[in-house]
Amino acid sequence: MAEMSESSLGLKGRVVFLKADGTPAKVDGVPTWTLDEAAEGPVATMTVNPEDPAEATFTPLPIPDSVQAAWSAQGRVSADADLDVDETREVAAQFVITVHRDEAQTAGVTFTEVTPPAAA
Ligand SMILES: [Ca+2]
Repeated sequence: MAEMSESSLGLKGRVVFLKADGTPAKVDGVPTWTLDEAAEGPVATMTVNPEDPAEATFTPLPIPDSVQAAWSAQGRVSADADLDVDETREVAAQFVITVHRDEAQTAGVTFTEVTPPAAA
């Protein structure tokens, strides 16, 4: 699951991987963030915090004229849930960033799917 909060730079996302009982789970290595483009182009820039790779900041980009009221892009954050360095078991969450023309500084991010780590 993930918690989102707004900042003056844009929208900040923080991912927290949970065990089946709802408590925070450790992951192997650092999470990997990706952000797709909309059909019309990139919706926002994404900056992963180098000191805390579980945190990324999204800054909305100007909306082109071809877009009507709002546009969206899908993103994904994943990590290796297997603490053994020799094995990999991916756990991932998807999210959607929507930037509205009239309020481009207040992008909304909704995490639409969360895949919990498989039981050990
Ligand atoms: Ca591993």
